[in-house]
Amino acid sequence: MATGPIPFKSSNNEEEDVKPCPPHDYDELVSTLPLQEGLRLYQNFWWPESVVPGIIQIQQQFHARPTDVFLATFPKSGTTWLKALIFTIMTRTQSPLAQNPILSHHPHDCVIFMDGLFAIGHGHKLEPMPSPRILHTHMAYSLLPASVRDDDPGSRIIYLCRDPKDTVVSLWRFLEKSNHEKAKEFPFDKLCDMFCEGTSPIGPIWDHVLQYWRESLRRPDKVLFLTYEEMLENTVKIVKRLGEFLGCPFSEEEEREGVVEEVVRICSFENLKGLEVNKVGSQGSFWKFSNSSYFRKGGVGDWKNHMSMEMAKKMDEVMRGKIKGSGLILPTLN
Ligand code: PAP
Repeated sequence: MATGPIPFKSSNNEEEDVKPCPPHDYDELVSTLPLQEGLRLYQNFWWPESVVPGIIQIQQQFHARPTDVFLATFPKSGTTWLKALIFTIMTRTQSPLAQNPILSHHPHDCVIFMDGLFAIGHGHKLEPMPSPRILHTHMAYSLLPASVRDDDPGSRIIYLCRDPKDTVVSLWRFLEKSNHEKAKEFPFDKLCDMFCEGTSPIGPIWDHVLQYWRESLRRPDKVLFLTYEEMLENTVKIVKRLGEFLGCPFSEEEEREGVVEEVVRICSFENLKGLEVNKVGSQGSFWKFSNSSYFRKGGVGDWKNHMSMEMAKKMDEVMRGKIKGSGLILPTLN
């Protein structure tokens, strides 16, 4: 068997077999959960209704391997970038960097979104993947199956969050581009209110962030907590840190040869956005999103172009109040 990580798509020769066959075993349970704006409150987090059965199935059937690497993010916090960086860091010695699969596959085809995969009934496709696997989830820490949270060191979790103000702008713009009618029912002001109330998709954002933050303090060898803003400020430093955390540190020779900088360049917004593979095709099954919609603007502070100062202040105040006393310092709240 090949050694991983390999792009999820190339580990499955069933590219044509993308027909969704969602699990129906939990329909009765799902129908009893609180419902609001097409979102179901499952174990204290608001999930798109169509994804809940997949989450339950992950909790009941998924078994982590000790070599697995989990990327956990709140939606629109920089998932695509993190996927590209982790995949490239972990595969950098398999082939020359100029031929790395990240240059010929969309980052979401390299690192699969397991919540979505299980939601369409294709969870079994994770089995033939060679180790180590890189898997992505939007699940809060408390929702992860026991085998992922296991105290035994082994599998690792990298968490990424972003200023909620930029996150909500990014989500709003992203939903606008979806083919799904429901997505268009979220005008900007409504989404901002939902963020503040903790009822936005996968919210409350503060519980999502705080759960991983606390776990990263308790077990720093298992959970690495990052923000989009610190990644942007010093990507070279973070890439070296990621290499160390993942047990594949950059050697002195690699550093001398500029491998770190090359990984950063390959995964940069400008480079990925310009690749042909990221300009065509789409992601998703129930809701389709074009590959290009994952590369919108990048950067920090686009909220200033869309949000009233009043709403910005409110969002900051809500977040500040919720994380107070946790020791968490978010760069954009200072
Ligand atoms: P997801 O959670 O649905 O997978 P995610 O990748 O987190 O989405 O969100 C996309 C955001 O990351 C976009 O932000 P924007 O809307 O504010 O522009 C996108 O532009 C940004 N992004 C994608 N790739 C990169 C990258 N390589 N570097 C920095 N930002 C990136």
